[in-house]
This record gives sequence, structure tokens and C-alpha cells, in this order.
Amino acid sequence: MMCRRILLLWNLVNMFENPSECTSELQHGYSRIQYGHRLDSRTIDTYGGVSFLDCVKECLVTTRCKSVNYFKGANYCETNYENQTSATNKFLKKTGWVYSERGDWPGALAGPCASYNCSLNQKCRHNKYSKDTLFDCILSDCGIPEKYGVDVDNMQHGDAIALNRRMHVSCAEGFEQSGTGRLICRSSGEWDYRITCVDKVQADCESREAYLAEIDSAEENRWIRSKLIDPHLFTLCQINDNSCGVWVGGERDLGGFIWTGSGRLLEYTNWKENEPNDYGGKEGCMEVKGDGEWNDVRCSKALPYICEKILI
Ligand SMILES: [Ca+2]
Ligand SMILES: [Ca+2]
Repeated sequence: MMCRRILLLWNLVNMFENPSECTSELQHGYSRIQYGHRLDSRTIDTYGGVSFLDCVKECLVTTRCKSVNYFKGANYCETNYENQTSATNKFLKKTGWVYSERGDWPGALAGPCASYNCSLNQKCRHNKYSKDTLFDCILSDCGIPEKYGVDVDNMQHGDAIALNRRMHVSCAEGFEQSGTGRLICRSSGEWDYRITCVDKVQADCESREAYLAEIDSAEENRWIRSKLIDPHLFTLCQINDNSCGVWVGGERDLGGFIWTGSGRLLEYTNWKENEPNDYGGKEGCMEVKGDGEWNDVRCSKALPYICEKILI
């Protein structure tokens, strides 16, 4: 394995200095560098005027980095926070680009930074001004925006999540947008959100002086389920039909679920087995299924909903 990696490095240096000398004999060493491809719109940061090896090194010292794109014509490097496996639909054929993944490179290329455990939003940097430590962990990026209702799937070309960069987002389906949709990554590592996404379902409940239902007991859960299978209300739901469901007011918050309207933690729960599973890291809302059990689900799913009103 060690010999193969050394061969790979040598091949790379050789390739860029003398491209015409590439032979079929060397091709095996390049097998983990994919020509004519790039991972689109998952950029941490970009660098101009750097070599391919410097591009790979930048990825190796940036904790969040999973892969790089490199455009040799402009010596242009992009570090990515996802890779071909985690963002399959963003892996595209693009002439002139080279794509490679972090895991295909020896960590030792990062030099002394290889032994630093910087946190997820940090990178390791040479510290010229300190006598105590030659290397430091410094802030790298603002992370992937996670504000409720914001859809980050449609990053535009040129967007990035590194400090002092910006990106364009929109509101998820079912949310009403105001603001420009631009996010700016402050040097403090915090996003400045220039977008507000109002949940149309919550807004409708509020317009009725109500809130999305908050279920506090088995009895209340049974009542909601009885409405679900009431043929006069939701004709899609058969008894124990798991393909249908309704929104209630649970929302993911700091890893757990709360009731959005009141901000209270859940006391009574009736989750399905193995739920909430936060499938794909994108299930921030809660539905009650036809059998009365709960599931976490994408907030953009179009479902009927139940508002709750305190009657005095
Ligand atoms: Ca209630
Ligand atoms: Ca789920």
C-alpha cells in the first residue's frame, strides 16, 4: 500500500510537469483522480494560482473538506464539504476539471497538521508569530446553514461557506420568502441571514389564533388519530394506513424535538420504532401517521395539518 501511494504522488508531480510523458504504464497510479469531473456547488473555499498538490494539501488541513476540484487551465482549486458518495447528484462531467477525494491521499501530506485535531469548522495553519506553537487551529467556515425553512440545496456557482464568502439560498417548499436570499459568512464564523422563511402552515394556524397541534397525552394522540381516519376529513387515510399523515407542531431543535408553538420539550411521545431517524440529516419536522405513531420528516413535504386552539 505504501509503495502505491508513493507512486501515486510521483505520478502526479510528473503529470503536471510533463503531461506529454504520461504513458499507459502510469495510468494505474492516477486511478483515484477523476479527469473531466467535478463536484458542483458544495464549496468550502476557492484558491487561484495554486498547484494541484497545494489544493490537496489545503483539503487535508481543513477538517470539513472531503474532496477537491481542480482546473488546471487556471490553476484554480475548490475544496468541497461533500464527495461523490455523499452528493451523488452533484458529481458532474466537466471538461478541463480534475476531481479527487481526501481519503485517497496520505495524511502525511499535511505535514505537522496531520497530527492536529481541529474541530469541524476549523483548519490547521502555520503560526508565524507564536514561539509556543508552530501550528494552530483557526476558523475555516460558517458550516452548512441550518436555519428552519432555508433550503441550501440550490447553491449557485461561486457560492462558498468559508469566512467572508457568501451563498444564495431560497426557502423550502411550504415557506414564504422575504429578503434577498443571500447569506454572508462573517469572520466570526456566524452566518448573516438575509432571508426570512415563514412556515405557511404555522402562519395559517396563527391567523386562526391557534398553533400547530401539540400532543401531550395518549388521549390527545387518539383524538388526532380519530380525525385522521375520519372519512369526512382526510379521505386518503385508511385505518392503519402508513402512507398518509398530518403535520403537528414538533420541530427539531439542537438535536432533540420541541413543540414549536410553546417551545416546550416533548413529554408524551409516540414515535414509530427507529424514529426519529433524521434520514439524510434533513428531517426537521414531525408528522402523525395513519396508525397514530410519529415520524420525523422533511419540512417541505406537502401534508394536511392540525391546528390547536385554546377555547376559554
Ligand atoms: Ca395539545
Ligand atoms: Ca423519519
